[in-house]
Amino acid sequence: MNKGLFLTVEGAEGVGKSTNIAFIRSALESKGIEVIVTREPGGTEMAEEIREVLLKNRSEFVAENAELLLMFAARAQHIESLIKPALASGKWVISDRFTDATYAYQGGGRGVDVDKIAILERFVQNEFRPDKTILLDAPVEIGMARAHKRGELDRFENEKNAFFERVRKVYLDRLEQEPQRFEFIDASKTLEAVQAQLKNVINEIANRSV
Ligand code: Z5A
Repeated sequence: MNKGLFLTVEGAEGVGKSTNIAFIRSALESKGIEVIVTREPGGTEMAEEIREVLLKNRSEFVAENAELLLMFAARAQHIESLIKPALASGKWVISDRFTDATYAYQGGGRGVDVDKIAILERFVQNEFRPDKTILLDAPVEIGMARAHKRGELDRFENEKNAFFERVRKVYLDRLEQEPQRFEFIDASKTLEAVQAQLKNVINEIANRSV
């Protein structure tokens, strides 16, 4: 049994995950909740090395299965060496992306068979799933415009708009399939308006869980 709560933050390119995770963290800490912020792919020394391999632009063709297996290899390490021990000690864990991103990017974006992802999810995670998932959603053009302001693009960011439209669609489909786990945030609004929505969601999650 987890003692802490496992919260994931998801969304397509540039929707404001990093910016808003900092906000969520301080909202929870102000309630006396001990929080660990992490990310995927990554979160541990070894998983961060896998992240570098995954995000690097390269001339070599990257096989879908190689990308998929590396995502889950990083996740296996992340879960066992960081997430589960932190939850067991009573801390809350906020992860910038988790397995919903694999369904969205590898499943939606790359077209990998969903059953294949589900098999790996079961193999690596058994029944382990996020307690709550905050989905930041914005039209692709808005997210891309925000992300592209940052400069050099990685291997995923170099994908075309159509790829990110498929990613967004999978996220919205998953929200519809699991309304009890997901919290929807309209991330196309100003940062102030986004954080007002987040504040309500965080208060509700914290009140129900503490
Ligand atoms: N990936 C995958 O394929 N499969 C998987 O299973 C997993 C991941 C786990 C790395 O993820 C890549 O890995 C990712 C998918 C793939 N690639 N892509 N694309 P990542 O999460 O590290 O990378 P990211 O999606 O590129 O995140 P990001 O671009 O850093 O976006 P963000 O964190 O959502 O946005 P941000 O940095 O907070 O905000 C972007 C800018 O917008 C920044 O200047 C903010 O100040 C600004 N901003 C934020 N909110 C607003 C509002 N509301 N108004 C105006 N401006 C705003």
